[in-house]
Amino acid sequence: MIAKRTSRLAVLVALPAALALTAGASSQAVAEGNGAYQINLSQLNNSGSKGTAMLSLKGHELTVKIESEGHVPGQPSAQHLHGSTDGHDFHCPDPSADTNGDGVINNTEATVDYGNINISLTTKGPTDAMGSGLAVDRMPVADAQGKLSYERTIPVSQAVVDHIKDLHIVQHGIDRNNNQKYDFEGAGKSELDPKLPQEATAPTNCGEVQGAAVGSIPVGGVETGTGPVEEKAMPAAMIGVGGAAFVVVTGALALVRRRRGVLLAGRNRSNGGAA
Ligand SMILES: [Cu+2]
Repeated sequence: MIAKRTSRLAVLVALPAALALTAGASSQAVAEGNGAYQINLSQLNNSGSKGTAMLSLKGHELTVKIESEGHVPGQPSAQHLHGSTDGHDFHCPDPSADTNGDGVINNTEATVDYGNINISLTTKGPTDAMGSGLAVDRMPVADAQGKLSYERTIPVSQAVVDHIKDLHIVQHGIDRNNNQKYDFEGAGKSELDPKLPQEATAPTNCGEVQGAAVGSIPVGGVETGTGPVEEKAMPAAMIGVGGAAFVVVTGALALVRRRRGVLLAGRNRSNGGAA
C-alpha cells in the first residue's frame, strides 16, 4: 500500500524532470548522428581570410560546406577537420601560439591548440589524416578573387559522430610577401615538408563549432570510455535538479535508454547492413 503510493508519487515527481530530459535528449541528437552545426572561420597569421562552414550529419554521413575568402588566388588551400574524438578539448590558436617567435604560427605550433588532423577535406579520393593531409592536388583552389567554395559528403566513424562538436575546420595557405603565390621567399620552408613553402602549409583561418564550449569535456576532465554519451552527460544535467530522489534519475535514465534503443534500431534498419 505504502509502496504503491510511493511509486505513484515518484511518477509525479519524475514527470517534470522527464520532460526536461526529453528536451535534453534532443540536444543529444548529434550523438545519434543528426544535426547541423555552423562554424565561423576567423583569420590566423593576419591573413585576412574568413568564412563560414556548415557541418551536417545524417547518420554516419557528414556533409561539409565551406564558403571562405582571403585565400591566395588560383592556389589550393589544404583544409582539414582538426581536433579530438576522445573527449579532449582543443581550440583555435591565438597569436601566442607562435612559440618560436618567427612571426608565423606554423601548423606544428598551432596543432598544440587545434589538435591533429582528423579528416582531410579533399575534393575527391581519400580523406585520411596521414595520406591526404597535404594532398594539395586534391584540395580546393581559390578563384581569382581568392574565394573558395567547397562541399563534400564523407562517411565518418561513430567517434566523429559522437564528438563532432569537438572538431574544428582549419584552412591552410598564406601569402606573407603578398606576391599572389606560395613561395619560399615569404616565410621559408614548411616544417612539415621542406619541399613545400611555409606559406602553403601555415594555417590561414580556423573555426570552432558554434556553442562547442557548452557540454564539451575539458582536457583532463571526465574520463571517457566507450559507453553511450547520454549516460555520461546525465550526471551534469542532473546537477540542476539538486536533491531530487534517486527514483527520478533512474526513471529518466530508463527513458533515455528507451529513446536510444529506438533510434539505434531505426538506424540499423536504414543502414541496411552497409558499413
Ligand atoms: Cu589542417
